[in-house]
Amino acid sequence: MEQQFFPSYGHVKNRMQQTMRWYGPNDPVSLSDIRQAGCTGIVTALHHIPNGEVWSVEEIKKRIKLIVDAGMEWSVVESLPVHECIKTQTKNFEQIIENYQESLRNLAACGVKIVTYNFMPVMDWTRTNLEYPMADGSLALLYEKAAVMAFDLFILKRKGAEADYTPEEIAIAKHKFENSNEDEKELIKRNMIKGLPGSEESFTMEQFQAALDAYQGIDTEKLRSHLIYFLQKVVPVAESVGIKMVIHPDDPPHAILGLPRIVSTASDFKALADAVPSLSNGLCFCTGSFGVRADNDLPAMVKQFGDRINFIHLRSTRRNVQGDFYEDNHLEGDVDMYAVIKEIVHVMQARGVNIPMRPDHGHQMLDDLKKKTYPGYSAIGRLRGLAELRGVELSILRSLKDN
Ligand code: DNO
Repeated sequence: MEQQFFPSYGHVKNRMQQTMRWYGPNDPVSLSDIRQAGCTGIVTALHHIPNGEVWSVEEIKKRIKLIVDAGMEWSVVESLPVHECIKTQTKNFEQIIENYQESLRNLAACGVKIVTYNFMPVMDWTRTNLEYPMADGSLALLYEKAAVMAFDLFILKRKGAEADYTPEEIAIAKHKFENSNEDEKELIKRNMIKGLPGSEESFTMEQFQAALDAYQGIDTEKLRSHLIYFLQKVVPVAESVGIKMVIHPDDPPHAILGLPRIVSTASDFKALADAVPSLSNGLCFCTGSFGVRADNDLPAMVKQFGDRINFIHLRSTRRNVQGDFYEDNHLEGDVDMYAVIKEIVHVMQARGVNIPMRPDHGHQMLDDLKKKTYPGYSAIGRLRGLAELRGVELSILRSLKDN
């Protein structure tokens, strides 16, 4: 019997394309696992190619073959990383931008048309505990502000760090540091400098300090101007070959370790869209990243940027007043997932597109508690999230049909 690749639902034609991130042939979660979770698309990157070098047609095709042989398509690149030299505009950054343009042309030639990137200085996403126990026995990812401050002030001992904190915050950090044993301190350090899965950078303490130093004199506005310069160079190329570039928001969505962050709010993204209006200058709408800030109205952001959202990460964080957050079950936490998906459904019907979505992260649970997988990227927790999210989407579609 013929199988449907994009089953539609009644008269409603467009649905989110279900995808999962796959870290490549060494990922303990296989393509077959992802297919069985109900996905038709894969989100991946050529992690073996050093950041800044060209992704050749040959390497791209090799990856496509693996995915197609497993019955899926390569829907989204996450990430085509932006080299630190581009963010700081140092050394041979013009050459690295040319390489980026070349990679975009090669991807388009192979039919891969959505490309994710981020512009967070030095570090990609940041968490302090990758095995935070939930009441049900599963493990979640946690960001504890006190741990980040303790690292900054007493482990890294960043010059001038005190100026970034209030006396109360310094006292909290001191308490955290003094009440952590050596193993705990080592763990915080490792989580901060070694890079979480998907980060293309990993540092020793010395390299980390040097990477931070490269941002001396680069404030928010300067970093924004570097991003806009990069967009002015790559978006026209993307547009000419039919690629949608999508920027991933800052995670967490605020400055850390004295580094500027420029993709944390609606007005941040609006500034980018205003500067480079092409619709190839798009957004990866990550509810987990934006959702950490109570002042980000997520459904309103979907409405505002609907024509530029070409990739969606769905997950929900739960924050507290201390500035900590952990990753909750996908339908719990602070994100109003129903309201977000409803807006996404409207955007997709209006544009006539199936936007790829991946259940972002998931708890380590059930059999995965015995396995070593990439933190946040074990199979069963993501499967749980995906199953719940597609249920919400189908109910919304059905209610549209009934109205
Ligand atoms: C974490 C991810 C990020 C994301 C990059 C995009 O789980 O969401 O690593 O892939 O920031 O460039």
